[in-house]
Amino acid sequence: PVVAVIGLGYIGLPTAAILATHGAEVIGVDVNQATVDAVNRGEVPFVEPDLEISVAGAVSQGRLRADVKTPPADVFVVAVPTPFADDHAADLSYIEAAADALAPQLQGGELVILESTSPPGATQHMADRILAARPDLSLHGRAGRPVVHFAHCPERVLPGRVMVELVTNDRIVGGLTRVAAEKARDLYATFCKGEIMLTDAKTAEMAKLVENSFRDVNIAFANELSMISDKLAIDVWELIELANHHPRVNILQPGPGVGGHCIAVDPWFIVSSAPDEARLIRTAREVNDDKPERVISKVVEKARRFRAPRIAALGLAFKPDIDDLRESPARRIVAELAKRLPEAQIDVVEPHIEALPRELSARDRVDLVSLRDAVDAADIVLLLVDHTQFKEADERVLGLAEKVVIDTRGVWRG
Ligand code: SAJ
Repeated sequence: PVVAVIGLGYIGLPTAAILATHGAEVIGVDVNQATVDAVNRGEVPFVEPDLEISVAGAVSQGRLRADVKTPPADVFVVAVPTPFADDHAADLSYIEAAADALAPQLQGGELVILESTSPPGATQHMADRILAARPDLSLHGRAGRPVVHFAHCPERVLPGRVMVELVTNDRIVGGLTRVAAEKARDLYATFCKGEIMLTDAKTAEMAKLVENSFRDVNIAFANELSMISDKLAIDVWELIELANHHPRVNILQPGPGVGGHCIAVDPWFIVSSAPDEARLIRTAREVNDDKPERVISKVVEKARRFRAPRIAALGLAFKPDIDDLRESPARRIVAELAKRLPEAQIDVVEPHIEALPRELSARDRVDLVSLRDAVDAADIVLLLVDHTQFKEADERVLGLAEKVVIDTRGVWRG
């Protein structure tokens, strides 16, 4: 089939490449001309293991090309961002723009798949919008109008393992009709070796949101325990380790907050769909969002002891051993400390980046330095990310005993 993949980001581009290497003729569509040009040269504008070789191969064989315009196709895969607005409701404008661009290309018989993480009802909303623009087509083929098939197929791949997980993960395929779900299944079956489970579109939308909310609620539980333990002067990591010996208890790890663009976002889509019912999910979000502020207050309080405190801030990424700084609590904490402690020198250690992000590099007393230099000079050592490099560093060699240590990840436990 001819497949148009709309949105060539972290999900769209890997999906385009894998479809192209499994027999489809793929046109990738993106509003960003630089992305389109990069893909047409066989290049990938972000870091993802094994993706570039796959894109380069598909482009050189003529199975994948990119364009800023949506072409006619048999299948449309929409993989655009769904951010949330100030009131936490999902912003569907990218999905709507994709729908508006593909509607004129339909003739009947096509399959339109929404892959973007979406609030319940988004697939129906997309279909309604397309069919409103194309009253000559229909969902069920009534009155002799040709059918268009709509399905939601959420992705659940972990950044850094996308090319592996696209093939090995199980997949949920939700159709607005049964036939749509079956058609979508047949497409994913060309490359997916996991189980492909069929359901309706709304359940598929919710399943994806529920997976990430489950994790968010469990992290909030751990974060709440860390705050309670602070108050009661208990070591939260020892507490969790002991409790986890129970055969049916498995508490996650506290940290400086929840980052990334999925777990901190998706639960809000449930909350805004059912505000009166989603009480626990909302509170978990609030607990996790409040955690960076707790860390900041603790540092500010400890910094009072020093006239011009020197702080070693270890880690900026949103989780260990990656270079991704998007929606990172560590980054937010460092930026806020620079503002609230103008007299402090902040030495940031982030082994996975070459330069500080703009909002930090623009500050006078914030620098990117080595672990050794940062800790040697520090009054306060603030550990924000459990990178392997930090875990492997010896507390005695670092000389942590003489410093004020705030370890938000429980890496150095003596
Ligand atoms: N975190 C903690 N304590 C923990 C576990 C995580 O504080 O015990 C924090 C991390 O430090 C990080 C944040 O949570 O800041 C999120 O990290 P993560 O590794 O839990 O998840 P993501 O955002 O990288 O990927 C998630 C995954 N979802 C689930 O595990 C349910 C992934 O499978 C999804 O595909 C992805 O969201 C997505 O795209 O939705």
